Amino acid sequence: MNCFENDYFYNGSCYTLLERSTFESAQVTCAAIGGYLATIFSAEMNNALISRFSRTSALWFGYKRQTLPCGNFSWVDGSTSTYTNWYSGEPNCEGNYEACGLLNSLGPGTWNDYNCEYSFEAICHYNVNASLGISFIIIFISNSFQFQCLCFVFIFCYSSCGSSYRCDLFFYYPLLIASLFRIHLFI
Ligand SMILES: [Ca+2]
Repeated sequence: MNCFENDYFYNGSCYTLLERSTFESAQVTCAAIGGYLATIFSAEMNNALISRFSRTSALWFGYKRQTLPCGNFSWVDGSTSTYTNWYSGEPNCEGNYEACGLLNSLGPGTWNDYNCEYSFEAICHYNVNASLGISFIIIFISNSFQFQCLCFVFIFCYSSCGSSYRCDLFFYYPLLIASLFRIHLFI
């Protein structure tokens, strides 16, 4: 498993911190790098994520009401984890508009339901193992010269564009890259 630089490897997966945004925008950003906002399975994991992503601000994670205004919560990646760590009196669905799970909001490590339209950093969970290995092997086998071109472009992009996420797309969409560089994988 190779997480991207500065990301956190925990229990077989990678976790990265997304910049401040609404819950919905965080979901879109996380999906673009091949993941979902994080599911938290245990107190140990809750503590690990807080320790790794310790911030003064609260953090979105992948827990959201199924229905508005005040339906039951579920994990956005479809997980069935039953662990919760709500702060006392939460979730309270204040004003009938609090539908998104916010970590580290009212106390260290505790959860609060909050207005999804507010902006906070978010914890995104992703896996890179399979997509990296398979795409590179296919491209390498299909044409070693074009593989070298792909590596060059990736390294150039990675070193010049500042934020790594735009470059990380090169890993997650190997077929898009293949078409851009006219690599015919199956010929
Ligand atoms: Ca609340």
